Amino acid sequence: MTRRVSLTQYLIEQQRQHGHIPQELRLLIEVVARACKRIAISVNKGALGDVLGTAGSENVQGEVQKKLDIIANEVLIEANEWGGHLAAMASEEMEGIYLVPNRFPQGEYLLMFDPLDGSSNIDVNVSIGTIFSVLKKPEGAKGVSEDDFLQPGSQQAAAGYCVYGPQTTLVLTVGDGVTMFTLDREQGSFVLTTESVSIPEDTKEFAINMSNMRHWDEPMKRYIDECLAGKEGPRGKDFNMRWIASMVADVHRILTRGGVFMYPWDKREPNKAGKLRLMYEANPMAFLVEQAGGAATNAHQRIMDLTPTQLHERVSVVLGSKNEVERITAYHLDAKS
Ligand code: P6P
Repeated sequence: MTRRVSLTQYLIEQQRQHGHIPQELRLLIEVVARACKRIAISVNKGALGDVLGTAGSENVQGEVQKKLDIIANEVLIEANEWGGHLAAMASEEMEGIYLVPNRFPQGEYLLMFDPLDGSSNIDVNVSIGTIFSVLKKPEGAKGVSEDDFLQPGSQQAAAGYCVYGPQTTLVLTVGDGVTMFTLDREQGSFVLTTESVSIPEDTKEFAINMSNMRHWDEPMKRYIDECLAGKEGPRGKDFNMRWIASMVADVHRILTRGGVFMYPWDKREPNKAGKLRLMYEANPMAFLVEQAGGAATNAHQRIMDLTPTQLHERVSVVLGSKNEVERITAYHLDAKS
């Protein structure tokens, strides 16, 4: 029987061999993984667990909260607040930052998460996921404030997601490539299933919500029109389209077989840079995609170079196979010049 390497063993061996996973960061990752296992149990109950449907409240984004959004948020807070590895947390489901209560030891890391991304898919049994991003508290900072979180994505110490689909899979980077761990339900632990994840530089598959096409700016329309023109068009090849409306599921497909994911700016709300959030959706996914040899921009510049000005800041997202992201970004920059 194949002896699988557990997440804990992998992290300890990485720390032993490369030393780039400090003890506190390893503990943080393991706690987040345990929290994701608990979230998976609630998600998998579905209609059997009184976890479906809305909670009758709205989050800071003005979005209707699903019961599972709140459950997942509470699981992550409770799992992470006592361990001594964190100074504070931030979540899509909470307006302000969550300071680790004084009764617990304070750590040097900041944890941000979208506790359950894609929650519009919960009630229709389509894959959803937890996205997380880890920063270090600025050196010498006294206490913790929201400003301490406003660091560019290039400062992330770790990032990952857990996709709750046919398999429950944790995908992780600490800046040394991307690794996937699948939940072994018999053992109750995440086990290593894919190392050195690599995104092909070219693809024939794009992911975008086509119903918004009339609202996009010209460079995005140009790129999609060229894809739709297929073999007879300027690209000289046919393209396929996917849109799961669950970023975790779409990004997981791209990490697994390539592709390009776009959620661009559109003119319906011109003052909004995009729909997706920079700190706990775009930045962690950009870190993972770049670590897997892909690229991630806001159609104009590298997402991980952006300096946030607010916790729930939104951003346009173009990420995935490097050559397609570069082409889309070039179309936007050409249009501006
Ligand atoms: P639309 C889910 O609500 C989400 O934040 C991402 O996971 C997903 O990619 C996107 O929004 C889907 O948006 O407008 O297609 O429903």
